[in-house]
Amino acid sequence: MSIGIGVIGTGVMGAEHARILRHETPGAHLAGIFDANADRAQTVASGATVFSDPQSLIASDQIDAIVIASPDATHAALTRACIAAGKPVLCEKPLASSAADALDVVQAEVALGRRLIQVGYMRRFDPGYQEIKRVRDTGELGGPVLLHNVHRNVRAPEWFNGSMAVTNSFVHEIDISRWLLGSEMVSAHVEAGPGGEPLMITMKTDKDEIVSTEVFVNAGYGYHVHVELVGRQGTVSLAPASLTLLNRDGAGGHSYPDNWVPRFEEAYRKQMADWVSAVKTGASVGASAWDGYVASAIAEQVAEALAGNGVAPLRYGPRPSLYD
Ligand code: ISE
Repeated sequence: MSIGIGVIGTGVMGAEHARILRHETPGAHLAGIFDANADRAQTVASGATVFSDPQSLIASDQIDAIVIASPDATHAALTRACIAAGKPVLCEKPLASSAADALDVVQAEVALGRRLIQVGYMRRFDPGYQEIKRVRDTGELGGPVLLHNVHRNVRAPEWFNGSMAVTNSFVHEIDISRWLLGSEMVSAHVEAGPGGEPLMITMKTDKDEIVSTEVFVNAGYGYHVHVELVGRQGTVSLAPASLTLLNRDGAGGHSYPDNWVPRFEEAYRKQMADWVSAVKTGASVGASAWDGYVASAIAEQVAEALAGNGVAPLRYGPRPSLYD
């Protein structure tokens, strides 16, 4: 049976999720679309029902499950509406634009007593990151001592404001670091370069590992994401995510994409396929609402530290047993 998916929001990510659903996801079909910009919704829908508001999409019996890809500030209220309707959700990161809102979503799910939310931390489905986790889990590198992350964008999107380099970009590094190391972050220290960027964030984990992250959202030359895990007996890092090497004019090298969509194409496809399978069986995959809350809670405290003395003793509540 093919399940009907509704997509809320048709910006860069909503349009990409709709495309993946239409062309690359067996067992599911794009059944409905909502976007505040009706023309944009119509273009992306190509035949699917265009709803005039997100509530009617969520309530419709054509829609079995929902992808939320609208602006960050709308995520929490929409995921809560889906929980109230008892429908599974793949919500783009971040889960909410504040830790308090993210915790409200967690509490709504805990009150329901079953997990309906997956947060779109798609790197967990990227073959490179999965290989690094596999190597780490074999123990062949010895105990991990350091994780170096690099997060560089060509330029910040025009809708970036205030501390979004932390709450919208750095959140990926929080999630992937927790997932790769299987550790919780206990403290953070943040510094900004001249004029406010790049950011350099150093976190300590509950196992005393160091996690260093550079976030440079106006790096200019290309979309470049990198990680190196350092163990006591070796290291493992991502190789350049490029299909070809070009030699020309006395130089050689690989190219970088403009943004995250081509870089994480395979991860987005795999994330959708695994989510659709999980919806069918009632299983849970990927980042949970709890993971989404922890990422947003840490990001919020790092953003406060950036505006203050640079130091954040990280705090978040105990994990409810629903997420064990
Ligand atoms: C964007 O929203 C993403 O999720 C990208 O993966 C990230 O690299 C970028 O910095 C964010 O703004």
